[in-house]
Amino acid sequence: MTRRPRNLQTVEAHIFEMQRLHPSASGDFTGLLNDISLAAKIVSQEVNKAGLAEDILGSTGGTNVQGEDVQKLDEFANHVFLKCLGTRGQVSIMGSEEMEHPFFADTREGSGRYVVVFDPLDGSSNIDVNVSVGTIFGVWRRRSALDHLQDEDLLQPGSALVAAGYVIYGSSTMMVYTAGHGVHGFTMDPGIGEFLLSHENITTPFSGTIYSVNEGHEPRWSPRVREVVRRLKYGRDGGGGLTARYIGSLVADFHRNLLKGGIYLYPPTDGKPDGKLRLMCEAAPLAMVAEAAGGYASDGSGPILEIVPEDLHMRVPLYIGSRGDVLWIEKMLAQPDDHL
Ligand code: AHM
Ligand code: MG
Repeated sequence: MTRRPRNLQTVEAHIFEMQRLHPSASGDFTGLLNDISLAAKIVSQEVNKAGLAEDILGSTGGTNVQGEDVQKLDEFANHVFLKCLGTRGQVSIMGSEEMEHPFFADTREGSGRYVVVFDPLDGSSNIDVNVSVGTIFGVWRRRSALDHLQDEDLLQPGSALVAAGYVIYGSSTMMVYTAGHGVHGFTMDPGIGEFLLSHENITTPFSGTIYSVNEGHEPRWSPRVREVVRRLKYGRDGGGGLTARYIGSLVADFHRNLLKGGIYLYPPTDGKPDGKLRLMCEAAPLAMVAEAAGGYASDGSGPILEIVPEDLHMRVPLYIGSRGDVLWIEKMLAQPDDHL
């Protein structure tokens, strides 16, 4: 039997097609997602050259051989996202893990209808050793009038996200996004510089075979978290234990678990009672992706998507991935100590 070749579809064409599901759409949202894919292409190009810039071209005291400033890649990525998203006028507020305060964009040319929060280069400490890093983004609708923007325009819960996704700069670069109609993945063809649809309608298994956590933090976990991880490892309810995979790059760990089934955990520790990961830049956007694929994300007591941020950089414990596994963790964490 001959298989019909799949139609090639770029991420831009896919986003445009999705727009047709909303006949009244102005095109601003489509433009915004396209700008995100443009920024991702630029960052991808630069991430691929990371070793060259530092090790081969040789940087001395912050300048390279051409006498240009060598910018840290996370600062570079931040700049690229600000530039790509901030010039068309469809975004009014941008928040970034790299910036203490939100950035209010010039909206004279557009509607300023959207608020975007991103982590431009998550896991950037991995770049030096050629390990995958990623970008995470979340898109909300502005709530107040443009000339009366308030905290609540930025500090919205994940349940109000209109789109979210990530880019993984790995053995290939992939962009994965959801705008509420499934989760779709696109792989970059470096020859033509396009993201092509490679993973349509991603769904994640209800329970997985992988757990991902930094067990080096175990001495600082609560006894309850320690017990949860022990059971994941040795088996629970009569079943076998899971296998461990931890890259230390949230996007890469999340992406693998999304496709294969599994859970990622960043529990609170003695020194970090709210964990490490940021609600708006990391946890909420990935929670939207996880849920749109059939998974779930929790802070240990309830859905990440329901948490209203207190500030842009608020941190939360994170348990995310296969729905059945995350629900099991929630149940375990809710038990009284003497039931463990
Ligand atoms: P970053 O945003 O400063 O890069 O930190 C987030 C990263 C995640 O990508 C990763 O999962 C986690 O920090 C690793 O932390 P740890 O070294 O404590 O395991
Ligand atoms: Mg980060």
